[in-house]
Amino acid sequence: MSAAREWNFDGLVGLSHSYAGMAHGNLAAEQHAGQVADPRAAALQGIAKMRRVQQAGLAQGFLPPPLRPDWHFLHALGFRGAPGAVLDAAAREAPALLRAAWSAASMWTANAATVSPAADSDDGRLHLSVANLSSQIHRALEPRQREGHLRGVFAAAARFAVHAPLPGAPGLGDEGAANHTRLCADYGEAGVQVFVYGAQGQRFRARQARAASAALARRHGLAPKRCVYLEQSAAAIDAGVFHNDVIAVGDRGLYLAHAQAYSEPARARAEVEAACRAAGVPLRWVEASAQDFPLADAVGSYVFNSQLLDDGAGGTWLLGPQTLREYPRVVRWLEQLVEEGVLSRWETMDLKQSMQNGGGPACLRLRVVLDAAGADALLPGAVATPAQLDALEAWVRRHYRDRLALEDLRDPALAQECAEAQQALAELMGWPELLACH
Ligand code: SUG
Repeated sequence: MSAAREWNFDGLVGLSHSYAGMAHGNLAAEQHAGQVADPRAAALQGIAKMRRVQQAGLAQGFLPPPLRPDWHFLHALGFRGAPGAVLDAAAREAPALLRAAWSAASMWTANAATVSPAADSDDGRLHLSVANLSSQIHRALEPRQREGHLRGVFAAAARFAVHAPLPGAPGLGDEGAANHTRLCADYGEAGVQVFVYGAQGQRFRARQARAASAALARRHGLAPKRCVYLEQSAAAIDAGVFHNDVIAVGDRGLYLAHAQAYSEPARARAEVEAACRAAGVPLRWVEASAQDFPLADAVGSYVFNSQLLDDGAGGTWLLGPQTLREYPRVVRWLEQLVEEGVLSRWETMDLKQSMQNGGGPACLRLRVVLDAAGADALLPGAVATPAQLDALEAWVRRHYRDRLALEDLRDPALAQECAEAQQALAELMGWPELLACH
């Protein structure tokens, strides 16, 4: 596999983006619970990020939001009748479940699936395993529709293998690429895959199970000696690191992490180093020490939740959230990385609407390595060309509200608006089958 590139598939933010405070262990989401959201701004901020990456010469795609509310879920819970009656009864009898049914958390496509490039798999196909997201009710609703989206975008079975989610059982929690990093010499060459699972915190539960990560490696046909499993430290989980991508990020041979990310830090690093050495992957492991900045600043700034992107000249640049500028020690650390040549540059973008729910730049994208033939086999409507981004922006301006409070989730007009927007999105993508994913 030569001339492979990394694609970023961002999640298009849905019309029902809200602050429902549903994500346990996610400090930003808990802190903003009950605030009024601006779905239109959220979606436009996401599109602006896609445009920035696309303009930098990188390959960009997007995944549609699932239809909301999730009527299957509400009907399965026993709410019956016309849409207004279902929403009313759910608002009265099970408001938390109603909020889950409306969740727009699918925007964070780093949790959509775990992806193994063709160069790493024993059958030479790209493998994608839909994440079960079983640790939180509102997120566990995503995989049903998401599987349909991934089967549509990556439909060419000779090149792509889309796997159904693992059973959503205790001990098999899987949150997708947010807990997975691939290291390689270059995108098209065989790499090492780092899977991170959780230790039990005192305050918060771990979301990713080791057994799930191991199952993904088996399904994807990965060579065991090219897989490493690292345990997140309980201290990190308790400090608000609900996914590994809140505390570490990698690109090709570069791995940035906070020193307190893993249970046995020296061993974690040694294992990744050994696997990379054996695989011929030139690893540059860069740690921020607790003196550089504490765990609390890593979580507050979301610096590790940045995108590390190919600068086209063999180097890596960092696209981070604007919030990190409020943390002088984090900024100093980034400046130092540029001085040392670890990064060629860094910049930030305003993603406030997503950030207030604990979703930074890295959460909003799913990385997929594709060669030219793989790229040609994608669903064309999911490719974020400049024209498609213009069309998406116009679509958002036409269909989205700029104010959404939790009381609005009982409004049947919002459900109607979502259905109409989904219909228009299917047309915009030239993909009528989107409407069958509901
Ligand atoms: O699962 N927030 C998401 C944020 C996911 C971020 N993704 C990555 N780190 N890759 C979560 O915690 C908040 C929604 C709410 O509470 O209304 C939420 O689901």
